[in-house]
Amino acid sequence: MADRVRVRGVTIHRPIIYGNTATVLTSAERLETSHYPDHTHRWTVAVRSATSAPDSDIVGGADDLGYFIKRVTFKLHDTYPNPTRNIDKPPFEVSETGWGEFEIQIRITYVPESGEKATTLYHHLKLHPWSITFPLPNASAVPAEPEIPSPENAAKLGPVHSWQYDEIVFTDPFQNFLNLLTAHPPTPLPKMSVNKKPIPFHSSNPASLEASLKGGVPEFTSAMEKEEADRLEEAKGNIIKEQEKWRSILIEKEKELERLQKLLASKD
Ligand code: SLL
Repeated sequence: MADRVRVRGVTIHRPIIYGNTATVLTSAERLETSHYPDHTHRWTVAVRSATSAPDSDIVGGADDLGYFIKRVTFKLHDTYPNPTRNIDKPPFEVSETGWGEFEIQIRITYVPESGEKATTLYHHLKLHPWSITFPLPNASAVPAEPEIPSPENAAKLGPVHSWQYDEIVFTDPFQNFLNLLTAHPPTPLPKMSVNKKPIPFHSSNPASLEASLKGGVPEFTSAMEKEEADRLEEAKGNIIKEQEKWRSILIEKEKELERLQKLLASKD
């Protein structure tokens, strides 16, 4: 089978996002879910293409990933009935109601012709607003106590978004799988957020956190990709500087050791 030949030296990737959106249940919705009176939130956990569709309220998902993903398994907390949810066609997502945050295991299985092993990701389901659990940048030197707001206050802040950008990389793909992938090029990320939507949160990126607090639907952009690349480049530069510093310290110490050893030998 010529198709089952690996194309050596080729890597091809597909940008995805995974994460969740959560909203506070209204009192009417709470009544509907009255068999679960302790549930406070509705949430959706998903794996989607990274680019958002134009004018959409959905984070990511412009492209259908069904051409290379066969199944996404979301493993929910054991407090849920049938916690292992297999989703066999797009949209690869699970919507539920609940009261607590927990870790979700996300297992992506690829179409059989890919010959690829499944990928496992982990996502911490986020229900409570970032503004409350993280102190605002420049707000105060004293970190705010993590605190869960009242449903009324949380509802005012709007939906909570927690999304992670990632790239699924296939190395030395089978020829037929490579053909399949190249037949479905991903929609490129916009350079900037077209609808002036705030960029998604990143707990380590205060600027985007602040922007997100203004509300709205986040969107991933190539500008964010560049910022991330710049941050990595800067970090690399700092590591090299550190390495050089410690190397010269080491050389100094070795010289000192040699000097002392000579001194010791001369005393014998
Ligand atoms: C916590 N470790 O204590 C977490 C567990 C579990 C959340 C959170 C629904 C459960 C049900 C639900 O929200 N489980 O329907 O009983 O915060």
